Amino acid sequence: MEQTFFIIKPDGIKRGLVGEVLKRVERRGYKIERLEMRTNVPNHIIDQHYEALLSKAFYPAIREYMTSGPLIIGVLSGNQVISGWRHMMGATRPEEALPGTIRGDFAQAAEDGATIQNVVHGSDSEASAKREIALWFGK
Ligand code: DAT
Ligand code: MG
Repeated sequence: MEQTFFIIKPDGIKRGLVGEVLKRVERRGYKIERLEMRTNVPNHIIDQHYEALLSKAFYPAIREYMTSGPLIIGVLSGNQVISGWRHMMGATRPEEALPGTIRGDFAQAAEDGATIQNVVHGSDSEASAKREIALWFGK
């Protein structure tokens, strides 16, 4: 069965959306294989997680945001869960995310104007899912 890695980001936790996100996962029928809260996540883990974005001008703001509070991390399994969870999350930019998706229903323009704060993360491919599960949970 396919697995994916997900995060409820600091804005999702601060805004009280943990139950809402997990409810949607369960309603969809994905299995929650692992689930943990991580506090004080060090910069180097975020840097490895977003290694493809390290050279971007906006990356420091992303790191600041991702270390601004606790994260909920987890592993989901299910039929085609990688693309399915991405569809449930919606588009990266809140203004482009369709209603009915998590980001379309809940993401807001960030007050700092520099980051895109969009509540949730999900792996974008099988290779990313493997890499991210190993990074956050170990082999
Ligand atoms: P996604 O989270 O939809 O997979 P991504 O992997 O391209 O999107 O980027 C990771 C996060 O980085 C994204 O959720 C929000 C932030 N981000 C992406 N592009 C950005 C941009 N142009 N300006 C500011 N933040 C951005
Ligand atoms: Mg991504």
